[in-house]
Amino acid sequence: MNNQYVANTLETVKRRYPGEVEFHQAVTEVLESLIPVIERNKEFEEAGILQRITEPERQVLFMVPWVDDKGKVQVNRGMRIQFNSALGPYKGGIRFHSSVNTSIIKFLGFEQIFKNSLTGLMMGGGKGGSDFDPKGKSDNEVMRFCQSFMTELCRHIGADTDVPAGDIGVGGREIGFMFGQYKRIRNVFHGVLTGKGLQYGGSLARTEATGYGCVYFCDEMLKDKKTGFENKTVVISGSGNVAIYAAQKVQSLGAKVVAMSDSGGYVYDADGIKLDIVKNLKEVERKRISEYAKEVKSAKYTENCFDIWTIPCDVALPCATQNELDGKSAQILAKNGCIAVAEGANMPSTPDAVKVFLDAKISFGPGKAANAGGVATSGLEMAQNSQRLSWTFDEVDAKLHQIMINIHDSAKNAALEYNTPGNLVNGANIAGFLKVAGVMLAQGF
Ligand code: NDP
Ligand code: 2IT
Repeated sequence: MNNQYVANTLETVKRRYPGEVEFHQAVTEVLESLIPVIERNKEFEEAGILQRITEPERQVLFMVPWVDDKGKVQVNRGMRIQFNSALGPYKGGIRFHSSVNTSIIKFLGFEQIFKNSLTGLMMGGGKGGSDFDPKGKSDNEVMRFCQSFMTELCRHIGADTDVPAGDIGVGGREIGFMFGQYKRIRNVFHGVLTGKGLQYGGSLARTEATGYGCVYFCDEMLKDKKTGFENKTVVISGSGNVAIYAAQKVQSLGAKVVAMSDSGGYVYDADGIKLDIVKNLKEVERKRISEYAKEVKSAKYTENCFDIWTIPCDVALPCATQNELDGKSAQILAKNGCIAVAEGANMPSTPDAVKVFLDAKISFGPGKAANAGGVATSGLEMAQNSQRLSWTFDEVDAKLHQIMINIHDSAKNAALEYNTPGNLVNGANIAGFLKVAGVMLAQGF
């Protein structure tokens, strides 16, 4: 890195958090993008903005004991990283997955600062989670875990302090159990979580928001290439919340989704994925994607989810998890004629993959811009909760669509202003950073 201040900041992060590779990866990418900004605006170094923005304001680590259906005591680890509150209450999802550790939650919390800034709404950045894996657990086990998790978390959050939401392994069921426990302990009914059920303060279109938003963002990238989704072939990894609603929007715009996956493998259906079957398998029955190939004759199941990128497509939407698409997969996508990649997941493309996309002039929408529709709609849910009103689906969807267009334009313009036209990685990092850094200057230290 050829800027001393940036290099020193990165070194401090690595020394302070040894072995936290995902966190190092996310910080490295952002700081590299920011070099021209730091050189043009000396006041950021004078005010220590980079040291401050890379160190979480608060980190809460706690034990989550619960009792399984056999009466056995289980112990998981819970955490909430409150990263930056310059722009508003901490805001960001909660992830339940066996891989969760402090590196993953820190990388997600760090990304969230810039993502939330890009939405134009008043939200700081944070993230939480646990190494609890809801897969294969009964509803009662999930409820007891969520209650224990919230018994500790409720001391640290609040509608004007920190507002968690869903992420991998946390959907409407988990949010409901956590909301119920928060209300029971704190004796307040307010919008302390987003992604709630519609009958108790949830927003219409929040379920669809991340997937729809990713497709709205990608559509803007395609417009810049003088094309659109009509008649395109699309590959989408994952088959969870983000993937399902990305697929739904893609199909409504006249494109064909030919492959989807889960951590076990992927299904290829040349006739186009039948989304009602995927929705039933994943949202209702909580089964594996392999079952799709048993129900649909035209489909073929392949074990190894990483090979999904070998399927030729015009547009790729990685919507599963971090580092699921590496340099080799990116090269295959490029060779097969892919013209656009928009990240529904957080950091799904490795640094090597991002380089391949940028070098090949494939339009590339980084997660913190392309998947910001979820948290943006969470921001709209908070606004509705404050007003004690509910907006219609079309109202929320229209606002979401406009926010995604604005984010695309901000990233595109910042990339242009800092002499890397078309590089939305730099553009998103710079546009997101400038707003937070300006506010941090105004608020003092
Ligand atoms: P879900 O839990 O609903 O779905 C996750 C999907 O990704 C599942 O199909 C899951 O398969 C797959 N997956 C998880 N881990 C792995 C892995 N290690 N390898 C391969 N596949 C994996 O989560 P979401 O759809 O909500 O989240 C998906 C991504 O989108 C995450 O990166 C999340 O951070 C990001 N995101 C989510 C937002 C939201 O509003 N929900 C907002 C913005 C970003 P399996 O069932 O086999 O585990
Ligand atoms: O990564 C993300 O932006 C989310 N999981 C959604 C966060 C939110 O607060 O809605």
